Amino acid sequence: MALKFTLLFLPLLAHIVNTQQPATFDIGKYGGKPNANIHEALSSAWKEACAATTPSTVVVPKGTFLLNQLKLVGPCKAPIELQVQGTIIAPSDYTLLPDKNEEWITINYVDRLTISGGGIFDGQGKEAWTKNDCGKNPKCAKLPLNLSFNFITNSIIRDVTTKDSKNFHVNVIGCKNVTFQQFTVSAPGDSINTDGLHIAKSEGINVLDSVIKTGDDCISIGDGMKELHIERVICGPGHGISIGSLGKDVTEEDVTGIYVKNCTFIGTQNGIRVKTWPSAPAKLQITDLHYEDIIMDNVENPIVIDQEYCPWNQCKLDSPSLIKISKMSVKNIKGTSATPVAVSFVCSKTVPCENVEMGNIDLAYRGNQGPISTKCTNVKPTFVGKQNPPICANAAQSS
Ligand SMILES: *[C@@H]1O[C@H](CO)[C@@H](O)[C@H](O)[C@H]1NC(C)=O
Ligand SMILES: *[C@@H]1O[C@H](CO)[C@@H](O)[C@H](O)[C@H]1NC(C)=O
Ligand SMILES: CC(=O)N[C@H]1CO[C@H](CO)[C@@H](O)[C@@H]1O
Repeated sequence: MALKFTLLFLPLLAHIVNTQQPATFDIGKYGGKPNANIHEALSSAWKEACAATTPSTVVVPKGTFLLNQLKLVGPCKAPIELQVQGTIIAPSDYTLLPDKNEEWITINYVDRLTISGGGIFDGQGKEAWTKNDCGKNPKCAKLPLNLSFNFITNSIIRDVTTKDSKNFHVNVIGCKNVTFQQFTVSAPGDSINTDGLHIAKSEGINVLDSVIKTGDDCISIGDGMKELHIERVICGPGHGISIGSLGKDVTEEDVTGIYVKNCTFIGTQNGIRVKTWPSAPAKLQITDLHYEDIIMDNVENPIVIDQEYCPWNQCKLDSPSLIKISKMSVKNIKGTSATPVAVSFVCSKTVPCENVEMGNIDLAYRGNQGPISTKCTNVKPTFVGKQNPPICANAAQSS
């Protein structure tokens, strides 16, 4: 009886399952061909998929495709997936991007977006890096980023690689509830300003199970960030996971709820870092920062608060940062420091750091530039558990 029933309804069941399968919009159907510019094909496929009232999938199949520039815009009528199975390559000469003020690929105003497929976004940045002097020259030519996500909500970006971006790899602005998972960023350690993920003015962002190799910050966190969870991320080469630099713009918003857990830093310039500019107008709060279960493998500056951040002498140190850093916990940190100063807390004289808690710090320095030490100004951390090196003990406390 049960079998008969099932058999009877099997066609109907299959039909139901079928209608629930997302409709597929393969760029091949829109004239997208390997080794040719897929701008038109991908734009057309997206437009139709985005207008569909049931879930849809735009597919970039296996193979190598060229793309000069692309902007994908929502809102879409139903959930939409961009499945990149192949490699999408940017022009190596950035002056060939049609609109110099736009990123290479921009995705704006989409709800329930999934990006997946195991493919690669190749920004071909080698040529652009040689022209980038933005670290030293404030009037430098702006280089395009690899991927820019603006006002994306309830979305997942997983299992894709962004490689050799000309500038920041991924910019995330104005997003809410977005998860990056098994996301790979890959650029050489000497590439300039190639931050892995730059995330700002967003809420509820997760970066999980990802590997970030780059020439600048693995993850840089800008102003207005709330509830960022970074877990099981491996960073290196690169400059670590940084909040800031903040303070320069008086309209900047507070940063709250940053959680970094189970991460590994390999040969990076910094591990965890907060940096703010002195002689800068913004009076923000950076609060609720939690770093836990972190391995430092030969990291130059494992734990850093730098409220006198002033690279290339771009500023004066005489008036302290007005940004208040508070409720910070740093627990279960082990491994090696590549320089003697394993912990450096340089807080603001005007608004000293408050409620800094350290627990189970176990770092070693094996070089010959003196004993391992810590540097602390305008901060009085509390401790639990292991303290290796003793935090703020052998340092001049000038608070
Ligand atoms: C966040 O986004 C995910 C992925 O789209 C979704 O499953 C989840 O329901 C969203 N959470 C909230 C609170 O909306
Ligand atoms: C996270 O770190 C803790 C402490 O080092 C470890 O016991 C745990 O296995 C880690 N979890 C994962 C998923 O890596
Ligand atoms: C070309 C371009 O829009 N570049 C942007 C890259 O991202 C940085 C940081 O978010 C912006 O400052 C640039 O304007």
